[in-house]
Amino acid sequence: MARPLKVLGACPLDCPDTCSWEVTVEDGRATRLRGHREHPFTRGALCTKVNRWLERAHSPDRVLHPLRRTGRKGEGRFARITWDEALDEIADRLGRIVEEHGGEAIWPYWGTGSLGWIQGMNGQAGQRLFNVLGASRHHPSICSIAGGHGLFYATGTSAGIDPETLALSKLIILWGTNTLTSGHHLWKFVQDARRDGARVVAIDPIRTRTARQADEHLAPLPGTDAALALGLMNVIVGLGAEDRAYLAEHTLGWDEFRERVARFPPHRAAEITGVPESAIVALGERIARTRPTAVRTAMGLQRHAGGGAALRTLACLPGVTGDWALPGGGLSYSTDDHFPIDRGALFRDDLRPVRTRRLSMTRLGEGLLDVDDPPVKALFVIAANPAASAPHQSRVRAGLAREDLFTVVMEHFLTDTADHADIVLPATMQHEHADLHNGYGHLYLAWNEPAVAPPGECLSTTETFRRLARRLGLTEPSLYDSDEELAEQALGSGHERLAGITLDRLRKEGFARLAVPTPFTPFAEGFPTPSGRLEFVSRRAAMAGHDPVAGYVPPAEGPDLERARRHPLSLISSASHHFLNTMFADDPELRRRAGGPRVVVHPDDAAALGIVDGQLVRVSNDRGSLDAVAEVNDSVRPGVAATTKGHWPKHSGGANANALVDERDSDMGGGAVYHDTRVRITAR
Ligand SMILES: Nc1nc2c(c(=O)[nH]1)N[C@H]1C(S)=C(S)[C@@H](COP(=O)(O)OP(=O)(O)OC[C@H]3O[C@@H](n4cnc5c(=O)[nH]c(N)nc54)[C@H](O)[C@@H]3O)O[C@H]1N2
Ligand SMILES: Nc1nc2c(c(=O)[nH]1)N[C@H]1C(S)=C(S)[C@@H](COP(=O)(O)OP(=O)(O)OC[C@H]3O[C@@H](n4cnc5c(=O)[nH]c(N)nc54)[C@H](O)[C@@H]3O)O[C@H]1N2
Ligand code: SF4
Ligand SMILES: [Mo]
Repeated sequence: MARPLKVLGACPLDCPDTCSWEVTVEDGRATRLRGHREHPFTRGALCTKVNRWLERAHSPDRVLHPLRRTGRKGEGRFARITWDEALDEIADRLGRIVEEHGGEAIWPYWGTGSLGWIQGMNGQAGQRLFNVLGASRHHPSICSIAGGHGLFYATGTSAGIDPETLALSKLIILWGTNTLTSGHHLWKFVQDARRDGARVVAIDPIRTRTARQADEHLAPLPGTDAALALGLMNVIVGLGAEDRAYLAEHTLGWDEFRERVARFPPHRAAEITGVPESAIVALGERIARTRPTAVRTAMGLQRHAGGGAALRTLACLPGVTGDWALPGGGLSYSTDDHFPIDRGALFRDDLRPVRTRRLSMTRLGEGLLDVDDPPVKALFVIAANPAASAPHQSRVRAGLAREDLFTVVMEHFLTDTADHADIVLPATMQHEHADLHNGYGHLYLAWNEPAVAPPGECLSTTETFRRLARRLGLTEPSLYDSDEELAEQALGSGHERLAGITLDRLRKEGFARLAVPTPFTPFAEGFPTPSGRLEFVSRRAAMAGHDPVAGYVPPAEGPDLERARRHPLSLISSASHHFLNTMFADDPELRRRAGGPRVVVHPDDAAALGIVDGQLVRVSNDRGSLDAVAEVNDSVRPGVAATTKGHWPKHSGGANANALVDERDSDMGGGAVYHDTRVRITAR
């Protein structure tokens, strides 16, 4: 037997941690996967989900050959075909669709199954081909866009501070993020800070596994965080603890913003948020006297009508206290924007023959059912499972069921979405293809070297599109660039933060930290806004039709509307500990550990609704319904019902939480509003 080989790679999943990993290969087969011990974030550990990666790769359910639909759409009946047959059929159908309806009738729908710059969402693998065809552009709005826009108006970038600097904080506010579930590697830095005396506060309507580990937990009503932040700033200003020198030198619009803050005294913030006034005052006082204070937030918080405004206003808090200037202070969000990847070179928008429209990921139902200029006639689903992950499930399914829609799904497994495909193409998994990654919860780049040959007839996304381009007879040379060439182009921006980071080096070492100082305090000198300051008042926001001054935008389905009378609870469907979005929800072991859909309700609400623990209930509204087992306990605040995202509809009675969620844009960027959802709960 040959000596086992160790191949360095990286986890491709939509998780801030982007772990570096090491695959052990014996006789051409991957036999072990473990976290890279030297990586400062990974430190040798992966997670509950990805520890099952190789079992998943070797699963008997894996799609290993191209398939053609034989049953009705959604039924999931397929017959094996050859790659030649698949490519011929796709080329033929695309050719006819472009001729009859124009290129915009094609929608390449990239999901977050892989975030890679070569194979995945970040690089929108295959988009050069879609550019040449003049296809509609995909707007990846599902996850973090509202918050990104909100931060952009305040700080000029969606990139917050380096999460590693949380280790230097004296007060860490985990605001609407369940760190121990959704990116647990950050916890080590939180614990480092604690050892040096830091206090940890969680702000979440749910007492999550993270909130349980915090020193203090505040549970606001969903979608009211900006009001809470304004209330905290009101307390700080009331104490005269605002940093006047910082405000004068590094911020814009303090006078107007101070007036707004003045309108949110603690009693009003308490009324809006449902957090006791005394808790708001106490936390405000603590922030006032603690430097540095860091706010750590992620994506969950923004999935509301006012999600953009919430992140924008949260970013103002460290402006009032001057924390942005201190290592260990400021706001931590996605670090994506710190990476100077050469998107232009990679995406090649210049290949488009004409300007093309943009279709929003969160509005797939609308895109398939209502858009008619031209209608979408071909849908390419690449590493996405929208039949389970996109809002307003019944509309998404009705769209996917359209007989006149030609759907190609590139997948590892026969998901609910794949069940609607005309053609399913077998895709490689991460340890079978090459890719380039950046973490969005840290500052490291990673190279993923293929460790084993693809099983069956699986092909990588890039190779699939190279073959399709050839089949379409396209001559544009850049459609045939190799994965390594694409990586070189992505890394070729010449930016100083990439100094010394070459593909060769990444290949050897597996990962590399951006060339920035340690500790990295990106906003110590100022902000990349037009004024170079933190903008409490933003002309760019005003020009985009938003309030010029940062503030509070209430939830669309809050407790004070007519709708709430019929739908007494606010539903949150956050990250499951055992799944990654809808991935792994088909893994037998993880499914066993997670159990079926559950909905947690506070004892007071349960009593009012006549529901008991363990009872089968129906969660419903006018968009749809979901059957779940009720769990009655006080880990959710009154007025809130909690479930998790990720369950496969076909394993759970045909629906998951997205049956209840509206296809409605948040205030900024067209983000999704998953947690802004009123429901009623009745006994089954
Ligand atoms: N295990 C696991 N890890 C994951 C994922 C997964 O599915 N499973 N998903 C990955 C993805 S795609 C993403 S985007 C990230 C998301 O990472 P996070 O943002 O950390 O995760 P979420 O679970 O979406 O939301 C976090 C918390 O926000 C709370 N929340 C919801 N609404 C509000 C609100 O109005 N105010 C406040 N204060 N809190 C609110 C929820 O109760 C939840 O506990 O995680 C990634 N990591
Ligand atoms: N109710 C509710 N719904 C939510 C959310 C929520 O908080 N609540 N969160 C939303 C968020 S944050 C996100 S990011 C979206 C995610 O939604 P999607 O982008 O649809 O992600 P997944 O559901 O994980 O589906 C990814 C699919 O890609 C496949 N895949 C993985 N890797 C590869 C690959 O390399 N190649 C190919 N071809 N396929 C691959 C996997 O098998 C999987 O079926 O869900 C959203 N949905
Ligand atoms: S899902 Fe996140 S924590 Fe798990 S291995 Fe991937 S990057 Fe690491
Ligand atoms: Mo996400």
